[in-house]
Amino acid sequence: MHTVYLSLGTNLGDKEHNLLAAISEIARRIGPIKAQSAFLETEPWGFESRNTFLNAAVRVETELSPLALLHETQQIERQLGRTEKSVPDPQLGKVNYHDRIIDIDILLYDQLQLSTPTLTIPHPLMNERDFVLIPLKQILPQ
Ligand code: PH2
Ligand code: MG
Ligand code: MG
Repeated sequence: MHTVYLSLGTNLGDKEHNLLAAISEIARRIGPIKAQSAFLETEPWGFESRNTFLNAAVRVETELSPLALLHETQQIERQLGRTEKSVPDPQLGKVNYHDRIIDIDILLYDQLQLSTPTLTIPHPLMNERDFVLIPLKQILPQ
């Protein structure tokens, strides 16, 4: 069994419903939810939008490998209706973020450190983001 921390965010539609639907799919496809943060309303970080976010974090136990876990989180994003993915803009040298129904990011996987073209663990930007750190601190063991 592996212990995984996931970050969830949404800034479109019924945001509370989107988080609840994502958490229920995580429990069904990835593994049991061991801890769940409060839902936190946050301002868009790194891009401009009129739509505020609802963010949360969960701790999950899973048998999945890191890449299988990534595959499942992306399947859930698509299942809940996500279309656009944020993509790096090589000319601007930054990521172009979009409004989204749901985003599920892998923060931590046991003590693993992993760096591949498709997946980096721990999440490389997590320490810069209060919308990740505040919910995460609520569910980390002391
Ligand atoms: N996600 C981003 C970029 N900016 N800002 C907030 N407040 N919440 C997010 O979840 C978020 C963001 C990239 O995934
Ligand atoms: Mg993200
Ligand atoms: Mg993401």
